[in-house]
Amino acid sequence: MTVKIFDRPDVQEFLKVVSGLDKADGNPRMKEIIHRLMSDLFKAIDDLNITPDEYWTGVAWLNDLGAAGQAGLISPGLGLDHFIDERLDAIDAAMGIDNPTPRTIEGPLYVAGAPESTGFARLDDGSDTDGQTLIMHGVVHDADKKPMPGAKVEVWHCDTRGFYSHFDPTGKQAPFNMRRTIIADENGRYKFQSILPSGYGVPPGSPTEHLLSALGRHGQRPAHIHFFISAPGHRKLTTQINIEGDPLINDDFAYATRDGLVPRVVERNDEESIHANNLNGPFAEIEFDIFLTSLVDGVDNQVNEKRKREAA
Ligand code: MBD
Ligand code: FE
Repeated sequence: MTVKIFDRPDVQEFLKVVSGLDKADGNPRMKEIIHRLMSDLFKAIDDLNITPDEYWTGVAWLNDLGAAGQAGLISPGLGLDHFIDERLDAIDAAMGIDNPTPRTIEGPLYVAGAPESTGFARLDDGSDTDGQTLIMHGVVHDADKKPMPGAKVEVWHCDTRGFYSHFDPTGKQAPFNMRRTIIADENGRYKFQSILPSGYGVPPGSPTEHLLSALGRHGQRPAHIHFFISAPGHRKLTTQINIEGDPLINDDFAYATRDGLVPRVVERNDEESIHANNLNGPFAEIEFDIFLTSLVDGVDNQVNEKRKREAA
């Protein structure tokens, strides 16, 4: 039996009551958003004939998702993080702002407070011996495309098992392993030594994986390195690079891959390069310059602090 009750006046009135629109107290913006979201949900239940069994399965899944702390994990998996980036890009385009270094999603695994150094840092503690040594470097540029000394480069990535420090289910990694803050030197240069990370996969058996499986999808990401880059007078840039050659570069469950964010990985095995980097064997080198954009009317019109607070 198919029924439609959404358009009934008493149901429309009920949605207003549920959203507090008949009350003076509360937050008007919250009321507006909840009224719209609840209306869309009621309508979906009506249109798709969502059964009580299906509905309560969804409620149980939300409880599991929250208990596992995975709201921030299914969010990129369902494309919301990327959609928000596309909106920021469209807002920039409408204002005539070009982003020479594209933004892409932050993801849920940043941790504030990583050790800080100037010019250079080693990110890994040497305990992940399966990883190929990586040297990555570049110049941070200001909105006039001039080198930007003092710019802050926050970088984080996972190990060869796909685990991030602070979120390592084996508990094996030291705090802030593969997480550093590098202040660009007097020439605007940043440089770090680490290992090439592996890809990431959502936790097996998790609520996030359950939903993705039901959609016929996987929960894997290509190998990547995350960045926040900030400097006075400029908007904070949130981005990532992918490790060239990873077979999942165009099959990322989090949809973070973008043109301009897959720099060349150059294999170095000549003595001169090895010596110049104080290494004792071959390594992979990535050069990646970064271009920041100006504040808009003196403010960063695209920064979000909430997610950072959540993760810290
Ligand atoms: C990650 O490492 C990540 O970057 C994202 C977006 C989601 C899950 C894990
Ligand atoms: Fe990541």
